[in-house]
Order: sequence, then structure tokens, then C-alpha cells
Amino acid sequence: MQAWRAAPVPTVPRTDSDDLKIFDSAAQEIVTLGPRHGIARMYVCGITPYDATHMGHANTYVTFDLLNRVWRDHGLDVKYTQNVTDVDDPLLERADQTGVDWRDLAADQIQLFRDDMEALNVIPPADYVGAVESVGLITDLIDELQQRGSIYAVDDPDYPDLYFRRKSDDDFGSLGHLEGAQALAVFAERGGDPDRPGKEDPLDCLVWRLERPGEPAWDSPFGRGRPGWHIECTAIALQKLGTDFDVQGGGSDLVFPHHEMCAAEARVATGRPLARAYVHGGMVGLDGEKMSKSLGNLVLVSQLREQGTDPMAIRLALLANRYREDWFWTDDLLRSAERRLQRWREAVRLDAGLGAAEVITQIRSALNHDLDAPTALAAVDAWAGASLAADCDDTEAPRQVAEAVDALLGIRL
Ligand code: 5CA
Ligand code: ZN
Repeated sequence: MQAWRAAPVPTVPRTDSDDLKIFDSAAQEIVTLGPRHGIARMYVCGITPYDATHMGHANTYVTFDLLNRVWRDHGLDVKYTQNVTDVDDPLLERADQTGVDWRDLAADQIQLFRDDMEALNVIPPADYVGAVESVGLITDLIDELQQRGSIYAVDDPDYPDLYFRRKSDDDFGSLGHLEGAQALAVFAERGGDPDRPGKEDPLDCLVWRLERPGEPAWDSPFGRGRPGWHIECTAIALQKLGTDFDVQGGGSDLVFPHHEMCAAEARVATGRPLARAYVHGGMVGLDGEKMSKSLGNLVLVSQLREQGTDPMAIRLALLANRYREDWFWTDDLLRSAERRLQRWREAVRLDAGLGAAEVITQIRSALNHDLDAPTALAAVDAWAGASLAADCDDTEAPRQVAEAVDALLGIRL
């Protein structure tokens, strides 16, 4: 798939050389993320394209866009891969319910997602890869796992689908930190099938689902069928980024089982860790519940854009929250982001402002400390307030701050 368009990031001279420190879900502590020089490699789990981008998705992709911007600011080349789960149960179910071909539904929603991301000034990934175009890669990886003795056919005479034996990975559990009944419950809640008869272990995950009537299927050495979810990301990530890449990211609903399974499959297939760190954004909710396509409690980026909301105000509303916390979307949040945007725009249109060096250092330092966007926004608020309140004489400052805010925070003023 083609990457989508986005404006290049202007460069702002860097004055401080802090490393990026971020919370790693596997280590359960703040770690230094990315190399000092050269190429940083990031894999972020992409959408399942059956409905439009809501504030939860937007928050996740804006979070990793901040990470991307911090690394670029550090002078690194960022190799960014994102998948798109363009064949999976929820997509096929929605296509069935609405009488639309699943391929058309996916194509429409992918386009809408790209448009939303472009509006939110999200720098696109270098590789944007679908599951459908990766079926060959996926079956190669299943084959590799099978040769290592970690694949079996479930004991089901009708559909002996293939499963990954999670006990073949000694480190299984090192990411999700879940045990026993809790692991089973979360697995069931997030697409797993712990109760399916014929499995060796309830936590084993599906890697190849044999063809069912009316479902899309591809030829493979294991019979016609379609890939399971986790193996899709493992195969795409390994192909595009190799092992030991810097970060795998997504929302916190992906820690377990999704990222746990990806990590386990990669360890068994290659003997190496998939990623060095795993970073997760919090869940965005509405009216007391997690925002989700299946619940239908959604605020959509495209809907707000249609109503004339400035996408930069949406982005500012997201950035006003700590990325790792769970929070609820409200109209007030958007209103206050609109006021903030207005104020920042007034300040960068002044003929002169308060010197830019300090505020730029503050933004950088805040982002380096676990992507603390709210502190970065507060620094810009302070600069704008001071510049609007007093007669300042730095005629370069407004332009420099506008450039830094665009480059580092992705807010176009
Ligand atoms: N295709 C898979 C990942 S391989 C998937 O989870 N797709 S998704 O469309 O359901 O979600 C896309 C991304 O948005 C994931 O990173 C997910 O963690 C994140 N996400 C979904 N709902 C929310 C939410 N309410 N708040 C924050 N992030 C969310
Ligand atoms: Zn994924």
C-alpha cells in the first residue's frame, strides 16, 4: 500500500541533547528509547478498517507521531511501519451486516483514515502494509514456526485450524504480566478463544483459519484459509524492521494478548526479541465507557471536520492529556483547545515576542520525559501569555516558536 502525504517537518536548531525516556510496558519502568545515531525503527499497530477514526485511534496515532517527531528532532532517521488489518472477523461481520463487499468497506475506511491522519498533521509511516498483501509472508512465518514444533492443528474434524503453542516460548507473559484466570478473561475479551474445544492450552492463539463458506480465503501449504490476527503483525514487523527494533506501539488494549503473542511468535521463530520496548497509549472513552466501534459510543475525527472543527484544535485537545492515562473526551476539552489555538495563533502573528530559546528547550525537555505533552503545551501558553502581555523586542521569536510548535508538537499555527 502507498503511504499517504504529509508536510515535511521543518527543522529547528537543537540546543539540548537529552535522550528520549519513555515507559516500557514490558520492563514496567522508564527506559531510554532509540539509538544515539542512525536509524530508529518503530512499528505501530494500525487500524482494522471497518468504521471511521475515532478519538481513541486519533490519540494513539498522535502519540506515536510525537515519538516520531522527537526522534527526528534528535537527528535520527525513523523507519516507521504500520499495518492495516484489512481482513479480520469484525470487518467481515460489518460487511455482512451492511451488504457491502468487505474489500470495498476496507478501501473506503482506509482512505478516510488517511485523510483524517493528514488533517491531524500525522507524519505517515514509510511502510503501510495490509494483511491481504502479506499472506505469503504470514504463511512463511507459520511454516518456520511449524518447523520449530510450535504449531498444531486444533482437534476439530470439521475445521482443524492451526494454532501457535504459546508454551513453546519460555518468556511468554513477560509483557502482559497477567496470570491464570485474569489472562484467560482478557484473552476472551480481546478476540481470543480460550474455550474452543480441541486446543492444547486455552491461551494458544489462532494463526491460520481454514476456509469457511462465504469467507475470503487464500491458498497456502496448510490448505485454503486466512491468517489469524497476531501472526499478521509479527510477519509484517519482522519483514520490514527485522528483530530487535526499537519500539512496538499501540493502545493499551493491545498489550495482551496481541503484543504478547507477537513477541512470543517472533522469539520462537528467530531466537531474538521482536522489539526492545513496548509503548502503549491509554484508552480514550466517552460517557464513562471506552470508546469503541463495537459499543458505538464514538466521536469521529471526520464528523468534527465536517462540522468545521479545526483539526489542529482536535490535535491540541488530544495533546492536553497524558498519553499513558485513560481519559474521557468531552466538548469542554475541545472548546478549551480551540481557545488555546486561537491564543497561540495571536501570539505567533505578533511583530515581536519573548525570545524563543527557552520555550523551545522546555518543549523538547517535556517531550523527552515520557512524552509529557501537557507540560509542553503549558510552556507554549506561558510564552504566548508573556508575548501578548508585554512589549517584547525579539522579532524572530514568533516565527521560531511557530516552527518549533509545528515540528515538535505537530500543531500548525
Ligand atoms: N488492527 C488492530 C491492531 S493490529 C487494531 O487494534 N485495530 S483497531 O482499529 O481496533 O485499533 C487501532 C488502534 O487504535 C490500536 O492501536 C488500538 O490500540 C487503538 N485504540 C482503539 N480504541 C482505542 C481507544 N478507545 N482509545 C485509545 N486507543 C484506542
Ligand atoms: Zn497489531
